[in-house]
Amino acid sequence: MKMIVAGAQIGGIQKDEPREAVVSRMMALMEQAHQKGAEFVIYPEMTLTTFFPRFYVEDRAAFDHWFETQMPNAATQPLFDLARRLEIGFTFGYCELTPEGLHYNTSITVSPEGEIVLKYRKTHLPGHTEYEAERSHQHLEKRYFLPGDTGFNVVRNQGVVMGMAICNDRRWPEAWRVLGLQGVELVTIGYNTPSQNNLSAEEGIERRVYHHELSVCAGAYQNSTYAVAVAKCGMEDGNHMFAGSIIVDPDGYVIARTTGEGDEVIVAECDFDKCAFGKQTVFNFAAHRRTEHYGRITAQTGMKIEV
Ligand code: ING
Repeated sequence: MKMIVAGAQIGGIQKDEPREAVVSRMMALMEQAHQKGAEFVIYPEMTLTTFFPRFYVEDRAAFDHWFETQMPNAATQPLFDLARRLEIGFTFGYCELTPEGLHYNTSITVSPEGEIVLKYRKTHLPGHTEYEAERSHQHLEKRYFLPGDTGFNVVRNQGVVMGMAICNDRRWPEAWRVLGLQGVELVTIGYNTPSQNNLSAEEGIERRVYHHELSVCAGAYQNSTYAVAVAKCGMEDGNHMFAGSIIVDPDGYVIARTTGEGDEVIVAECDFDKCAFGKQTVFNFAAHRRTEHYGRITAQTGMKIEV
């Protein structure tokens, strides 16, 4: 079956920008996507706020205002209402504070009827927990979020087997393969990726963008699935994050990409029947995988050199 899918890239969100203003920008992009015939829209990671893990705070509770305790809520309800009116499904990332007081970097998939049909909490948290002076920039996701407890799951939404990952997850083939083993046909990924490596000035933006695209194209090809990776990017309070939002087909080809670093919609017609060929031939997991030799992947966490 075919469906036009849209990536809705979001430009920088400054610290003092209210959620309502961000939601208005998201709604404008959803309208644009609708004009282009899109039936499903993918927004970035942490779409509602600035990328606050770049800031250190001693008392983490002081950052609870960056988190949502309900979803939908007053700020996001207009987006849910617009989507229902336009009969569009969508996914976006936000910071979740649960009733039990747990903090996650979360994304949800919402059906055209406005129902949250899948929730995912980011598994792979990059960066560090404590302030590290030697870094040019802090990247404190391990300080502010717990590792996700959902694992990688799929849902059949609008006739398509959809799964989610968030940002750093795209660099881990295990994440893709767990989704691939469930027959995923569309992997949606939001990301906020700083343009500079805070420990190695020699790693320029080009290499980081290459690694981003390489990860998404490889994951899509090796699991014969479409993938849409969408950035929150540009300047946030003087800190730059790269753009590079892309739509990738099951052969690993980029079929749409953004050209700027601001709010921008890209669309592509996805023919999900194209996923079947790879799943039935090269990546027919049942016919070709030899799980008896993969034990280290789950039995061993870190690298061990024993030779
Ligand atoms: N950001 C970055 C990402 O994985 C990073 C962190 C950048 C890790 C480059 C490794 C290399 O895209 C988030 N938010 O995960």
